[in-house]
Amino acid sequence: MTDTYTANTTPAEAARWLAPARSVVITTHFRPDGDAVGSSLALARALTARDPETRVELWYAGILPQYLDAVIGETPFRHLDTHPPTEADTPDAVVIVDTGAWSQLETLRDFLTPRAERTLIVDHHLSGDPPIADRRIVDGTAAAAAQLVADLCAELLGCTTATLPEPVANPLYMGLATDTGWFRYSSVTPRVFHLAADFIAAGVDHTEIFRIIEQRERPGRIRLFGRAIEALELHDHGRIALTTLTESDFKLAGAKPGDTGGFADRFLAIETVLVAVVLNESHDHAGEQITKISMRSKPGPEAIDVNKAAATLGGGGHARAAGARYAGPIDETKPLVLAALGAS
Ligand SMILES: [Mn+2]
Repeated sequence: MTDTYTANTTPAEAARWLAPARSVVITTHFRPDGDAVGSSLALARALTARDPETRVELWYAGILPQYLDAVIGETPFRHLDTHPPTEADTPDAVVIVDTGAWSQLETLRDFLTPRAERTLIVDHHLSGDPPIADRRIVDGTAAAAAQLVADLCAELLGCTTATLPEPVANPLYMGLATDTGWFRYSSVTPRVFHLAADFIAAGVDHTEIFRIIEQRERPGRIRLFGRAIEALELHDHGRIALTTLTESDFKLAGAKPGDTGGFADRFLAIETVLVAVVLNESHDHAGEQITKISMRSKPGPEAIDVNKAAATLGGGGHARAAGARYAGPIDETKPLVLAALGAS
């Protein structure tokens, strides 16, 4: 074992290790997104398709996506916010998808710490904490965790990614599509399109997935976006778009925490903008006021690495999409973010 966050096992090896487990817990980062839900759901279904006797449970923490009920079906899941782990939880194996960082797994720290030897990470982030799991499938060039989980599912089921059962391919397509902004981001490679084609060959109804994810907005979220547009500021000769949302904005819009997903991306539509930032007021677990920082940047020769900027603020992510949390109000956070982005 090394202490760098790189792969130390392959999908084939990991499948051989996972196959004998009679009970498996699959979890992911706090506030699961489409890739987190899709990857975990697909793996759960692959394990039970392989052996219906395997007991699999999905564990999610934080606000859940509003489309979860439309995709989860009969697959058992537990919301850790109301049902934290107990001593009765003694799975043979634990799989963590789409993260490998303690900062994203706070609610499971006590559960995971003594279980590293039976834990597998499947992740496509650039950084993480190796002590969490003895086994890691990590590939920072993968566009989604779903891309890596697809290979693991195919190994488990002894098939190819084009012949996966439709209930497995369906959430994998969701993960791949949402993490690539519906196949628009710079992370999209030939492999991504080949995989998407495989999933459609496996029977996925991609227009139905688009409808479930993108065409079920609540009016409150659209009104909140209106307030984000109203508050838009341009900095650094128009290269930085920054907007702020206070708790009163959420209240007046009738929006919920977590309703800001995708907002930063929308401001990249401005021609001069290289990086877009959304700062929103929130509270941490202890009730202290914090500011959530979400950053997205455009690819190209002048591209701004938001992963680096987020790291200086105690956060992280990817070069084109990253975030952080600052223990203070928006007014204090804003100049720090602008400095981290090298605003002049
Ligand atoms: Mn992901």
